Amino acid sequence: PQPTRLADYTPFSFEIDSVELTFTLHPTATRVRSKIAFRPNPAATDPTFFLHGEGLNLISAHIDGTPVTPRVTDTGLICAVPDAPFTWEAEVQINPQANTALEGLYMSNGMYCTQCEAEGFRKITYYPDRPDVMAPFTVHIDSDLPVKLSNGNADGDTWHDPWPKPAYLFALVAGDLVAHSDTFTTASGADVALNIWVRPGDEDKCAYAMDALKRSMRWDETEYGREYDLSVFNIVAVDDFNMGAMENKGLNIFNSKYVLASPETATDRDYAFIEAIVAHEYFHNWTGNRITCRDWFQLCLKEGLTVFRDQQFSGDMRSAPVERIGNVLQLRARQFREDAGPLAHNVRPESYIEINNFYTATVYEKGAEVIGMLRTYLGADLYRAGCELYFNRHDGQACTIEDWLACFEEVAATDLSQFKRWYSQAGTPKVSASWRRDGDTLHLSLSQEVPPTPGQPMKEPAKIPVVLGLLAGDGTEILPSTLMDLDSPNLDLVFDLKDLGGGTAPDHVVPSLLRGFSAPVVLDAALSAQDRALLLAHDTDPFNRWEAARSLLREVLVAEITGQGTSPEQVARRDMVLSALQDFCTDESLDPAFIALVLTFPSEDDLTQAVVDAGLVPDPLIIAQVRDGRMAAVGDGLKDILTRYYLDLDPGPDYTPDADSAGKRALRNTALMLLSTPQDLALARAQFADATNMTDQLAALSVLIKGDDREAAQAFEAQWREDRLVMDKWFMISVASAPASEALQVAQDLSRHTLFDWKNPNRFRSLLGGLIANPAAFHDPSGAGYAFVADWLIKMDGANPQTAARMSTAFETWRRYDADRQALMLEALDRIATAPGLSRDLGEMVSRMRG
Ligand code: HT7
Ligand code: ZN
Repeated sequence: PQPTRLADYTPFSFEIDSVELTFTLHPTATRVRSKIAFRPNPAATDPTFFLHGEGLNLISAHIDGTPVTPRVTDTGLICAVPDAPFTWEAEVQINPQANTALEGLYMSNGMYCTQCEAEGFRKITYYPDRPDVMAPFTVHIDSDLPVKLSNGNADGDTWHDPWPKPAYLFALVAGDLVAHSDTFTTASGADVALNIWVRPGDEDKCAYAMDALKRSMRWDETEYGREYDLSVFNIVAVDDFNMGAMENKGLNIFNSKYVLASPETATDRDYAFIEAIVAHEYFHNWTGNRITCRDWFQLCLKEGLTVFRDQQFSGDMRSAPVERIGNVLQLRARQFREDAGPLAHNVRPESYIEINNFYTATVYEKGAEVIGMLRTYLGADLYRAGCELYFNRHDGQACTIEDWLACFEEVAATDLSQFKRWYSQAGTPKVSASWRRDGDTLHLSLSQEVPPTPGQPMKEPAKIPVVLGLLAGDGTEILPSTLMDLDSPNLDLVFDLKDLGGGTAPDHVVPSLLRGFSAPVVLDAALSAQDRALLLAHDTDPFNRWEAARSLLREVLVAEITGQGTSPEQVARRDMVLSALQDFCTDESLDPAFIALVLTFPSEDDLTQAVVDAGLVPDPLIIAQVRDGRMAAVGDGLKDILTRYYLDLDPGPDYTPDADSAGKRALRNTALMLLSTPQDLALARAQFADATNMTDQLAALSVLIKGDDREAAQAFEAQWREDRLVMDKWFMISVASAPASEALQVAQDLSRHTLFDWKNPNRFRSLLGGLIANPAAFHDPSGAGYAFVADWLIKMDGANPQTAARMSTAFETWRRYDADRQALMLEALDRIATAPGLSRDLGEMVSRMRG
């Protein structure tokens, strides 16, 4: 297949004044009639009338009431049309029941449902399915089903959406659904009916999502001045869904796992995701819907910005530092990994074969970091003024990154051309920092390097905001957070320590660099273990306190993994880290959620990358063993304080999902994990038996499965087998937490379990994701883990290419490993590449990974 290129953009030949759709729903033979008012686009250069369409059975087509016979191909149709306004009418037939790809109109548990982003509308009817063609839609739904929904406001079974929108925001739902309803009054006094539609029986699990929705609506008014603009806002929960949720205008459709929650069935993490995703989709109403993307290369314009907005919201609703650390953990785990491998791409890609493959951590999360850096450079007030200008100037338009940046250049009277490189250069920049003392002067040198990535051997210097502070050896802060602009390969900074020290230069000074993780870079700073311990104890920046603990733990683990753990120097280092953690934990004024993060060990994947960065070849089994062993040793070393936390933080049976209570449970369960070993599971057994909420029950179960307690896994299955969302957790944890020697067998057994409904993306992701999340099992030297995943990707590709392609990134790190594992991973990729009928989605991923 030929790639689509950003450089080839041309506007569509026609504009649309109105769209009228009539659906006559039938499981295998749905009829869709369309009536579209077209008008020549004066900005177009090519007059061809091409409408996208895939898998459609064209019944009839008319122009201005006269039958026409268009030329139909696999991708759409071309028709001769007047060089003047005209009305296009067509009728097509489609088969929602046969649609297992879950794009276009499909069925899930007897309910009709759509997913049109990015290019799914062309599977519903013939249309210019591109985001820069915007139109008001009217939709009639003919069906006996009790609930029929579409975008906009309703008049009986007809829906009218007055706001012009691209086809990717179209949605239709019909089914036997019940609503959890509420109302919201906007800042200017308009009443909005709010409904969350679910399957009967699930209506008592919607309260938290509804609360999150109302808080999001208010937050967007106060923080961005954005009000809701229809008289109804509907959310629908669906079990079969390719991603998390979709922001269709006035009718958000959600994966049910991001809507439904009760204390017994959802974890604190689930609650936090529900809050963030409800907010994210709601915020798209302005950043994505009212102002959309000109083409799919501009995806980060709506996604990066909306992720940034949902992260701000979660930071305001919960603890901002804890949220920031969580976001950075996620960024490093997913985006840095992507940026370091064969799938590295720009925040604004320049070509694609299948756009669904570019809904990535780079577009979303690095895209959000870019917005955060813009705000750091400009400050909160100019950032808000720039957003205001963007909303006012571009309402109702399909825009580009250039349109967005121009608003900030204008309000701040600044030139953002170098900053714009963040959109066009892939790879994670490396920032190195070194310093030296010269009497009372501190010379601090920063330098940057952007690594080569596929197709981009040479890079220009990035514009990197480095927020830094200085601490004296006694822990006092002598320089508060200060923004430095690293916009060239090197930056030399000079500090007068006497001045900063109030007349006396401190004996020792420790820089606190990249505070709050002010840029998405890898920082290489020559900090000693003592300096890091000082930052852990005294830094005023919570992110860097956490970062100090993390790097101390990582160094200790990498030394042990690479066989240097027994040297006297390393033994002393371990003792020192343990006592630094001990001192830190003893500070009872700290937020328990923050302590839990400090005590959480780097993941196996994180350690694998650290070993690679040290120039060595990782052995996943050794990494897992060392990590488990060191966790047990830290648990033993901190036994008293951890036991005290465990006992003191028991919140009792009354569960509330707020951040404070969740933080207490997080610390308590971190203590449980550190205190437990396969030889000592008593605490976990007691917690498992007594748990009254899913957070505590699942935390205990994970420890027990790791300790090979199969009875616990069976008891959990017996208790929850009727609850599909809880069973997804069971499938995942049964494999992810299993001892490495057992996990593959468990995965194979579970793939034959009667509840393994593999066509359901959540279930598929649970089982396969569970194995991939257990690196020692996935990377088994026999290659059996790779073969298992490859077999299932090939099978899933035949039903649902999008889901198969997303899971295939399990293989993106093949270059990290030894020659034998590399050969086995490549063999698996080659087997996928040559599978008969391979989709464009999976085909593109495999060929990019193969390199
Ligand atoms: N804008 C949406 C992205 C999306 C999607 C969602 C569900 C299923 C398939 C999808 N393809 C693309 C989700 C979001 O970022 O808000
Ligand atoms: Zn989004």
